[in-house]
Formats: sequence, C-alpha cells, structure tokens
Amino acid sequence: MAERRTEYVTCPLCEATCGLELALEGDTVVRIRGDRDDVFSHGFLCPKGTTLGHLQDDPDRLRTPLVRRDGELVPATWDEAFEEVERRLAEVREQHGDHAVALYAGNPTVHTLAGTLLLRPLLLALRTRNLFSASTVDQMPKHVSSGFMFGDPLTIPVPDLDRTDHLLILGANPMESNGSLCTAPDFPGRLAAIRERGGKVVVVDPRRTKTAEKADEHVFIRPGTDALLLAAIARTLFDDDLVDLGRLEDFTDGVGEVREALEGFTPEAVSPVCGIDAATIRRMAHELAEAPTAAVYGRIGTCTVEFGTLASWLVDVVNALTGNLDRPGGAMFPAPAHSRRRSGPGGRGFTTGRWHSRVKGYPEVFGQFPVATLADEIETPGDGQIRALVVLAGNPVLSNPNSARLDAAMASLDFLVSVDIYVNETNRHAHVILPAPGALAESHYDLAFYALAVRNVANWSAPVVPVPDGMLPEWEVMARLALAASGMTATADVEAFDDLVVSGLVSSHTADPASPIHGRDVGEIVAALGDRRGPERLVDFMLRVGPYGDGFGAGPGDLSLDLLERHPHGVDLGPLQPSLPDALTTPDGRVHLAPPEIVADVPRLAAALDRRTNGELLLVGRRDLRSNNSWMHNIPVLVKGKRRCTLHVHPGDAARLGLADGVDAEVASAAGKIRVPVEVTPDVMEGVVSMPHGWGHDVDGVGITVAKANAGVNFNILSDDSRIDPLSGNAVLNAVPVHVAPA
Ligand SMILES: Nc1nc2c(c(=O)[nH]1)N[C@H]1C(S)=C(S)[C@@H](COP(=O)(O)OP(=O)(O)OC[C@H]3O[C@@H](n4cnc5c(=O)[nH]c(N)nc54)[C@H](O)[C@@H]3O)O[C@H]1N2
Ligand SMILES: Nc1nc2c(c(=O)[nH]1)N[C@H]1C(S)=C(S)[C@@H](COP(=O)(O)OP(=O)(O)OC[C@H]3O[C@@H](n4cnc5c(=O)[nH]c(N)nc54)[C@H](O)[C@@H]3O)O[C@H]1N2
Ligand code: SF4
Ligand SMILES: [Mo]
Repeated sequence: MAERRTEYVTCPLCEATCGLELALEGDTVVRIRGDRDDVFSHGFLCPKGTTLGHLQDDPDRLRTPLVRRDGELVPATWDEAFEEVERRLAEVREQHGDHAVALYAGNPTVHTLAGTLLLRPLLLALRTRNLFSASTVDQMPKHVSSGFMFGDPLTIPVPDLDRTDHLLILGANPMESNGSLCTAPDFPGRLAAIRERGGKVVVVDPRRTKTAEKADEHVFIRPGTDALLLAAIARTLFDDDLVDLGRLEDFTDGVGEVREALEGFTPEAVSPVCGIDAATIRRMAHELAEAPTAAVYGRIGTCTVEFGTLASWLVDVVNALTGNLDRPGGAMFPAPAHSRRRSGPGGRGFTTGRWHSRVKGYPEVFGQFPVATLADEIETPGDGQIRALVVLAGNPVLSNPNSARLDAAMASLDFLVSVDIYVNETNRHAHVILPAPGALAESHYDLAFYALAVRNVANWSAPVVPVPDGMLPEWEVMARLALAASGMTATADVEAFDDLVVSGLVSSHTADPASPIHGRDVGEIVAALGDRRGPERLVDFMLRVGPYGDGFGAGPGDLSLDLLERHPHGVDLGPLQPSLPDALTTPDGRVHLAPPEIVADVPRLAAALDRRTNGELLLVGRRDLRSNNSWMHNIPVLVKGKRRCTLHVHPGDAARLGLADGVDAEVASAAGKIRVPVEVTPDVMEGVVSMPHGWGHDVDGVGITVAKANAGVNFNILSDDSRIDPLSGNAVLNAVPVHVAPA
C-alpha cells in the first residue's frame, strides 16, 4: 500500500482561496479537509473543496488531445493536435485575415497560472482584436466604474469585512457563492462576526437568500433597479447634510456634479420602481452615514443588469460620500504581494472605445468586446467575420446570453479549438480539444483574487500529483498553442518561449522608475531567478519586485517564492491599508467621482423612473453552494439529492398563473422558451421568478455522463443577447422579462 502523505494547497475553484489539507495515498486523494493553520481561511471550506480528488480522478476527464476526423472527435497525439491547430488557423487567417480568429477566455482562466500569465502572450500571437471573455457576463461594469473613477479597471475597492460596522450587500449571496470581487474565505463567519461585534448587515435582493436570512435586515428590491435605489441613497446624503468625504476631500473631484446629476432621484421618485418605500431608503442612507464605519458591496445582481455600470459606480459614490472609501472598516484597496510598486498618484487613466465591434459597433472595453455580440460576429458575413474561435476554459453555450443562437453559431465555425478538462456543451463542436491536467497537477497562486482580498495574504501551492501520462501542464499547452498560432509548431521551443515571456516582464520593470530593479540589467535579474521555469519563475519575480519583496537586494521586505515554499499555510501580510491617493492612476492623480462618461448615462436611468410593470414576471438567477457555473455537475456527490434546477415562483404568482409545485412551467422570453419544474416559495418576491444558470447538459456529444443524467435546463436560452449595459458591454442576465404558464 502506498504511504499516506499530507499536502497543503489553495482551492482554485472559487474566489475564496481556502487552504485545503489533502491526505494522499500515492497519487490518490483519500481525504480533503480545511487547513486549520491556513493564515486566511483557518480551516473553512465548502462542499466543492472536498471534491477536488473526485474531480481529478473523474473518468470523464479528458486525458488526451482530440481531433475531429470524418466528423468524429478522436484521440490524437499532441504533435498531431498542434499541427492541426496551426494548419487550420493559418488557413482561416490567410483567407479572412487575422481578426477572423477570436478568443474566448472562460472563468477558470483567472483561476489558473497558465490562464492569468499566458492569455496576453497568446492573444499577441493570434494578432486579433476579437477578444471575448466571461467578464462581460459578470463584472465588467465594476472594471468600467473603477477605471473611470480611480484610473485602472483593476483598482477595485473591496468591503473591509473584518472591521466594518455596517455592511450593505446588494445583489450578492456570499453564503452560497462564497464571495466575489471580495475574496474572503469563510464569508459566513466574517458576516456573523460583524453582528457579533455589534454591527449591522443589510441585504438587498429580490430573493430571501441564505445571506438575507443571516442578516439583520432584508430588503426586497424589484430586479434591475439597484442603481435607482443607490441614486436615492446618495441624494438623501446630500439633502440631509450627511456628506463627509473625510481624507478623500483633498484629492476628489466631482461631488457637485454628482449632486446635480442625481437631483431627480428622490426616495419618493424611485420607490414605486424599486418596490422599496421611501422611508426605508432614507433610513438606509442615514444608517450608512451614521455608522462609525460602513461599506456598500454590490455584485452579480448589480452588474448583470441594464444599469450595471451606473450601479457599480453608485456603490463607490455612496462609499465616498459617507467617508468610507479607503478607510478601515469601509471599502478599501488591497495591495497584493505580486502587484507592481508605485511611486505616487497619477497614470495613464482609463478609456474605452479604442476600437469598435464590426457588426453592432460596440466599443471595446478593457480590450474586449461583449460576449453578447459573439454570435453577431460569427453569423454576419463580410470582411472580418469570425470564422475560427479559441475557447480557453469556457462554456459560452451555457453561460452566455441567447445560447441557442450561440450554439448554432459555434457549430457553423470553420475551426474551433478548446482547452478544457471535459467535452462540454461548447467544445462538443470543436475540431481540436486540448486537455488540461487540472488543479492538483499544477502549481497555483491566486494572481487574480489576492488583488481583491479583504486581507493581504500570499500562498503558494506546488502540484500534489504528477501530470498524468500523456498530458502536459496547462502552461505548456498554452505556450504551444501560442507557438502554433505563430506558425512555429514544428520548431516548438517552449523553453525559448518561456525565456521570452520572462525577459519581457523583467525589462518592463528595469525600465520602470518605480520598480526596485529600475536600471538594472535584464540578464542579471533573469540569472538571479535561478533554475525555476514557467509560472514558478514569473511568480517568484513578481513577488520579489512587489511591495513586500526582497527587491533583488533593494528590499523593503523578504518575500520570494522560496519564502512562500517554506510557509505551506501561507503568509499573512496584514489588514488592508489606506492607499489613496498613491494608488490612483487617473492622469491627474485624483478620484473622479463624476466621470463624464458615466454621468452621461444618468438620463437613461432617469427614463426608468417612469417605468411600470406590464404583467410580465422578471427572471433572476441564483447560485447554490454545490455548483460552480456550468461545470461541477459531473461530480456525483455534488449533484445528488433534491433537484436544484427549478423555477422559484412566489405563492401569489403561482396561484394567479395556475402553477403548482413540482409541475413543469413553460417560460418564454424575447429570446427563447424553456420548460422547467416549478418550486413554489415565498423566498422569491412577488412578480419575480428565479432559476440557476449553468444547467442544460442534455445535448448530443457532451462527455459528461453524470451531468447529462442530471441535466437541468439552460437559463441562457431566455436571456436576450440584444440587451447590454452600454458602458461596459455586459450582458443583461438578471431582470429578464418572461411569461410563465403551466406547460
Ligand atoms: N444567466 C446567467 N448566466 C451566467 C451567470 C449568471 O449569473 N446568470 N454568471 C456568469 C458568470 S459570473 C460567469 S463567471 C460565467 C462563466 O462562464 P464560462 O467561463 O464560459 O463557463 P464555466 O461554466 O465557468 O466553464 C468553465 C469551463 O472550464 C473548464 N475547466 C475547469 N477547470 C479547468 C482548468 O483547469 N483548465 C481548463 N482549461 N479548463 C478548465 C470546465 O470544464 C468548463 O468547461 O457564466 C456567466 N453566465
Ligand atoms: N456555489 C457557487 N459559488 C460560486 C459560483 C457558482 O456558480 N456556485 N460562481 C462564482 C462566480 S463565477 C461568481 S461571479 C460569483 C458570484 O457571486 P454572487 O454575486 O454572490 O452570486 P449570486 O449567488 O448569483 O448572487 C446574486 C444575487 O443577486 C440577486 N439578484 C438578481 N437580480 C438582482 C437585482 O436586480 N438586484 C439585486 N439587488 N439583487 C439581484 C440574486 O437573487 C442573487 O441572490 O460566485 C462565485 N461562486
Ligand atoms: S469556498 Fe471556494 S475556495 Fe473555499 S473550498 Fe469552497 S470552492 Fe474552494
Ligand atoms: Mo463569475
């Protein structure tokens, strides 16, 4: 029998970054529990975290590249697969130009080192402007509001959960999602602690969620109207003389413009549209302003709606007006260990629309086009039509709006290549599938989520099982994909590619006056990084030149990958620190509370004040603890039990529409129609129905047998790809008007 060993890794499944303790026999995981010594999660984990072993050993996992031959996906060697990729991409580019190839980056791209570090190099190799990602069905509005307000789309304030006295949560359900744009392992414990220390938690949601149940107060809101509520809260702060910017006063512009822009949004005016009475709105404003510290936090329900950017902006406007932006207990900016050092306020600032999408003329945002227009770009003939697509760790056919249309568009492509761990609803249309070995066979460091964490921490995970025979680390898959896109498959030299990536990063630092290695020799620094290669070498470099790093001798700290390797439970770098104005990268180094681009969108919100319901129900989403978007449904322990893909309907609506618990309803929207079982519950607001996304696995060609047997129904057949938040291009996935009838 193999000897039992214990390993510590950070769970890469969601944003919470829990530390896990794995017991392994040989290469088999025999038990997973929370790592009690983890500096951040202190032993917390969720049911998904315990299944990483099942995920790794899932017999449906891909273990070899697949290439389509005579209509069938068949096993192939890596060389054959990359040769096919190179040949087909070259054909498409020759015939239709570089922009005929598009790239879609799915959610796990930000949960792997390969994805976070090699997406840019791959995009450069593809030479295309057609970049799409799950960000435009998710958080793009927050990037846009942060970009305009603070100068960088990644300068995102997070609620200082562990010190706040008052937390207002809008459109998030961290009891199930474990938090998003707010990395906080054990979110449940951190929420409970707010109340235990005498603070208050308020949840605004059209559903009585588990988070709402754990809060002091739950306020139902009509879906899609958070921007109105927040505008009325801000307006109340002005009216009742509650505005006090505190420290920010000295370097914030636009307070007067905000006041003027929000003039029309009195609590009385927004009340009938939001479904919240005016007195409650005033009280919410007063409580935020009068609490010793407070933080407003908005997520999916505030982003994936028609006023997503306005709502995301107003969250931080209210944080700023109440003096809570960038102060302990308020909304603060993380300083992750791998971030670049800065020498003071000011930078290039943020703009959108540097180029536009071909068919609908949507502006580029953060270098991307909205996924809501991917089908337009594939289907519409003409110069620049997308004919080939690279999908990295994504499943747009389930996760993007109007998925029936997108599904057909995928099937029409000349060439589709996917990097994934399964054959899913999207890559069943692929011509080549390149398998990734999965989390436990990879090293891990949360480049994306430590930048959104409620404490500054750093934790490194080494692979705990070998890359299975015949597979490659995802880093190498991505590198070879980039080489194939450059026509270099035959001579594929991953080492040389790796050297190129690292020297590119190092030289951007030696040229940067704020870097501790400014002016030093690139070769000397690369040599000092020693024998490490791939993501290890890049992460080591970033840590060393980061704010706690050894600076290759220049200090100020001692952080390096060596040091993290000696600390398997992570390194705690302390609570968040006030960081403005230095962290601002607006050209003038000031906070722009009223960016003209955003203020220009306020009249659209004002028009919504006249809106009344017209008998339709509004469909919203929901997540549950045992799911992870579209892809953890193949793990038997996570799908067993009561069926979860149901339509929640309020008893009043059920009676009115003749819908009974457990019986199928037909749900129709502007985009499509589905049949889904009804679950009658008072936990959803009257006039609102809810179902989860990421289901609908019962389609031909998928290789996920457990999921297929627990198929559920695809929410996004109903979401309308013609509706986006105009500033961010984000899809409207919540507050979808639907008609519901017994099936
Ligand atoms: N209606 C509605 N739609 C939504 C949402 C909603 O709330 N409502 N939420 C949206 C949000 S927030 C998101 S983030 C998107 C997600 O949208 P997508 O990113 O398109 O979809 P996922 O379901 O995350 O698919 C991830 C894929 O990555 C694969 N994968 C897992 N691990 C790895 C790995 O290590 N390497 C590789 N290469 N692949 C891997 C999985 O098998 C899966 O196929 O969905 C969005 N869609
Ligand atoms: N278990 C689990 N965890 C996950 C995921 C998962 O699929 N499953 N996905 C991960 C990903 S990719 C993300 S982005 C995060 C998302 O993290 P969260 O944002 O916390 O996700 P949700 O649970 O979808 O919560 C959104 C809430 O918004 C409410 N809502 C809908 N419309 C509106 C509205 O107009 N206004 C208001 N105020 N509320 C509204 C919904 O009822 C729902 O309760 O979760 C991550 N964690
Ligand atoms: S909460 Fe997220 S990070 Fe923690 S164990 Fe669950 S899936 Fe993993
Ligand atoms: Mo997401």
